Amino acid sequence: MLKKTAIVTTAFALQILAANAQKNQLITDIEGRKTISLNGKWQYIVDPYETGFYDYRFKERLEKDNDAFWNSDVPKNKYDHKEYGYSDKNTLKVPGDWNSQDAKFLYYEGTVWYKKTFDYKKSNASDRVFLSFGAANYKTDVYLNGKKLGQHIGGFTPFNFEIPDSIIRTKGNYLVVKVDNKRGAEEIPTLNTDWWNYGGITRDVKLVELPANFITGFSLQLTKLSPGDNKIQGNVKLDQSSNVSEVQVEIPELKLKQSFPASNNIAAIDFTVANLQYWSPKTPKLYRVIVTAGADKLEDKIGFRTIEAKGEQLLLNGKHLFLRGISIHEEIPQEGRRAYSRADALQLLGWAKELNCNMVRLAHYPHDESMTRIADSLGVLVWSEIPVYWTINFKSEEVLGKAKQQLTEMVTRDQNRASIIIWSVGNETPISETRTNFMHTLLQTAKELDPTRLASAALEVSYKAEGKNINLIDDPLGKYVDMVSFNEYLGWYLGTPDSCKTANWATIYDKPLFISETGAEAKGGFISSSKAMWSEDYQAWYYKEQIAMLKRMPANFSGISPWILADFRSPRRNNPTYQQGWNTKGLIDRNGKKKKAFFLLKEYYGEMEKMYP
Ligand code: GCB
Repeated sequence: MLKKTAIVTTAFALQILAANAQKNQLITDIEGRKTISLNGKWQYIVDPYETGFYDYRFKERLEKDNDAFWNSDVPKNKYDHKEYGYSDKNTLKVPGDWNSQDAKFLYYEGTVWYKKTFDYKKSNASDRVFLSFGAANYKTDVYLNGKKLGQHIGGFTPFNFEIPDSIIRTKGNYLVVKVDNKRGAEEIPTLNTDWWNYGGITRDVKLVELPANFITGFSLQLTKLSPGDNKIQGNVKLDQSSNVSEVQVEIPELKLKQSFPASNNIAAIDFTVANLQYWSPKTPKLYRVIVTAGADKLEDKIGFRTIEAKGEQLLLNGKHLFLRGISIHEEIPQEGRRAYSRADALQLLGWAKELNCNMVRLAHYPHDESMTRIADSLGVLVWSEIPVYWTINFKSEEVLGKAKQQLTEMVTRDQNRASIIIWSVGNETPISETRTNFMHTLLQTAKELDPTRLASAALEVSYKAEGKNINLIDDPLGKYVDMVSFNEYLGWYLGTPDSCKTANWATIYDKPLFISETGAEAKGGFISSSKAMWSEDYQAWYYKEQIAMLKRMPANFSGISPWILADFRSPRRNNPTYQQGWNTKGLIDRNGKKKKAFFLLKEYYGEMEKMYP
């Protein structure tokens, strides 16, 4: 009986998720739309007990409740005692995590209410208005003028809500956003991660004005099967209430201008072009693409390339590809904060370029859109991931629904980024049948959403299989990925770096093999000898031995993205001398200074670039 209730509840929760997804269809390419920024200073209230949301019986407050923090904080009369209020004494910058903005927030996890007032006049009376968030971590409830616009769950993907004409005013709009970053066992990520759980409205907030019938988004990709044929396919998605029956796609530089019929709010796109210049790290060519549907017009800059795993090799535009990668957290080490801007992306990707990288692994969650857009223009290949990390509740349908939602939002936002070649559905998930089914479903979803890119996940290793000092990647999930990727820390968590001298690596799958992580800690500026753990010299020794080992990897070895570009905050890391709340496996320290190992990896990548230009 109990079981049945649980199933019914889960089914109901999934229905709600699906209904919400329908209602709040994700609008992409916000950059190319008419927008009004709501970034800047917002007032806030810290509310660890969620008093603004629940009454004293811990029941959700009714919409008009005088004590609900989404309602006006101005007393109605002289006897209306208000026990909350927004004030200029308490402000936070949006976008931005709250933890880095005031010492009292350093380790805060819980609810913060944000408030902003604004005046607004529509440009055109017939326009529709949406409120768009680049991301807020983790659970966000949005209220305008006392009415709830909606809720979003997930800390690293965009969302939007339509603002009905009946709610918005020309003067004094009262926008309240409740952001709760409490971790949860049934969430994605779950309770346990190796990075700091920055809270807040971490990315841009904008009002978006769209014509009555608008394009929600579009995708255009060079088809995988025919790199020489220059066949481009995709679709244009229209808003559910759209009555437009035809869309037009234009690429002026290619002299292409073609119309396609739309039915049920979608138009399939399929055309062939001559003389296409492919996008690649060496030639990151982007074309101006204009899509028109009725009164709506959307522009983007798109690169065209193919990516394939063929036999044991990766092919970019039909040519052998070796990935000279680096893993990156979305964090600016010198300021101990989340990265969110173009300037931040330029700093992080600029460092990767200095390292002679042609690829970055954006760990362990989708980064800000400026990262993938700048990767497009700089010519950096990208692995983009959802935070299915370690001990997710793989048994739960509801949790699977949340993972699918984040995957869908990630792919939908970035489907036109040529830089992205791999969607990753998770990292180091513990092997079991339930977990493999869960992860397999996610890989299938990634493929359904986007058949043009590779799908993978960072897998587990069986150490010293067959007693021959062969470390075997035989994780059953390997069967379903396009590229077998694994993390290894030989010489840090296991043995000393000279263990690399005799270690061998292999996989049971005939697929490209990729090392998605390897690394050792070093406190920036601690210069000693290679035998002193935590010193830059030890880390350099680790890289020296690893690099020598890489030169003996099997023929399917297709690249590596060591852990990690820069030191990052992690509450798991509490060595009082060397860590103090930071994971120090960075090749760059928390002052932005390059450690010795940076230059060793740079040299290796220089050699690899010559070998595989
Ligand atoms: C890993 C994880 C990564 C950690 C890293 C470490 O395997 O994927 O998130 O930060 O190891 O430093 O231990």
